[in-house]
Amino acid sequence: MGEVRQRREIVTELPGPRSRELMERRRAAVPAGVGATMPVFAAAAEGGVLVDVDGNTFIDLGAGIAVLNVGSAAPAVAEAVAAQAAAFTHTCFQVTPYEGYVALAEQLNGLVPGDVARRSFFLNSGAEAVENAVKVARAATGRQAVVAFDHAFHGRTLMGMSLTAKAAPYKRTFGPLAPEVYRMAYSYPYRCSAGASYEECGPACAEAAISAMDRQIGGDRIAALVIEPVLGEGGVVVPGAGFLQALAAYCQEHGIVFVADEVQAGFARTGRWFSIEHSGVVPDIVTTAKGLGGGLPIGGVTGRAELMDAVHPGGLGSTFGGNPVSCAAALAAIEEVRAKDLLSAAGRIGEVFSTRLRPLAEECAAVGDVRVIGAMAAVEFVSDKARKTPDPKAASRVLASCHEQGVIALRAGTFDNVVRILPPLVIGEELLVDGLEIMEKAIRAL
Ligand code: PLZ
Repeated sequence: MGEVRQRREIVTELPGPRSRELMERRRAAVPAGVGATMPVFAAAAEGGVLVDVDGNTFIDLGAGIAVLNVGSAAPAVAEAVAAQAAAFTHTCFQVTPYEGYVALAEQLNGLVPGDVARRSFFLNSGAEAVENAVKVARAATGRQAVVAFDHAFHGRTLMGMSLTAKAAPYKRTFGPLAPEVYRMAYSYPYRCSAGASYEECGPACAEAAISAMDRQIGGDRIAALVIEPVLGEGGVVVPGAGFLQALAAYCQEHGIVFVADEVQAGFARTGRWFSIEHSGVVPDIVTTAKGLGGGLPIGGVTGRAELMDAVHPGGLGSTFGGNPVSCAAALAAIEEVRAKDLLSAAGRIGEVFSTRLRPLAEECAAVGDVRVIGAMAAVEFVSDKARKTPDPKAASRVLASCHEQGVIALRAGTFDNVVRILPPLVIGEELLVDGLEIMEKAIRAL
């Protein structure tokens, strides 16, 4: 590090002239269906900042949607990528294997919690990882039904979007969806669908989900239960205590494959390698992507050896899956997490979040809930605190104000009323506090 100055600096109107020009070209060349959070084009990024093509420096509180946990262009990652790209860029692992893929599988097999034999294989994205976890679970159990949860996001491929809860924008007009997907309530303590208190939401929602699985499907027909241990796109929702444990016990009792989708909350984001670790549950399969590649595209499926080995030879694969350059980047990113102790860094970021953001829930009429788990935080906006009426416009105003002042933050939530904060874990504290102060002021001004 050291090339890009770690401070916020806006030197043009936003978007600047060069970004405006590029936005024009984008509009003519790229379909409107591809979303656009920021109207500025990237030129460089490092640590906790992103520089646009007009020379404006933004504080990055989005990390490219929870990808840049080790920072953008982390030197160790960039070096590993350059060295691998110079040696060979591709062979297709199924055609001619290479060590990096196996080394990465060994790393993940060791990192996933639980003292059991594991296997890993690699794809290109989170959605593909989820698709493949379902394939493995179906092959291993000989069953078809898959259980997913309300507020979940699992990708935009056919099975991914079928498992995803939210219709607009993810599923509307794109049907028919994949069959044999069943949806259960997630424990969302602020909006408990069972009407329970914060403390009781976990057990109450687990009981409701288990009863519905029994009644609607039958435990012996369910291949997999796919769940985010912490909801990401759904609004950084941490389920109530006991929820994941009760579901895992039900899975164990009925031979259901428990799939923890760690694409967003994994890879050190919450202060643990995997967010499921906060619950003590040992998952059968873990899906990874995003942060795993240190900025390069890769998805992983890591599961119990007996499940993974149940798939017939040739049943799993992909042309690019576990590309050698992505594997080299992932190995370097894992090393970075260890060398810089980014697990502790995520915990420290969480403390800053708690100090600065938690008081807002008391002090601001528009803030219904503040949620923090490690370096993953969310502020949920409501127009009526007693009724908890979602207020997406308040979230829009806060985001617009942040973006105008040089802070990148993300929207989330089923009701579009959540502002989500996911900085790179290498962000400096001063930078983080500067970004949060801007957000705080925008929230207080509502
Ligand atoms: N599982 C838990 O969060 C991706 C989506 C961005 P891919 N979340 C960001 C967008 O608008 O499409 C995600 C996730 C969880 C799976 C995925 C899918 O990962 O790498 O985007 O396919």
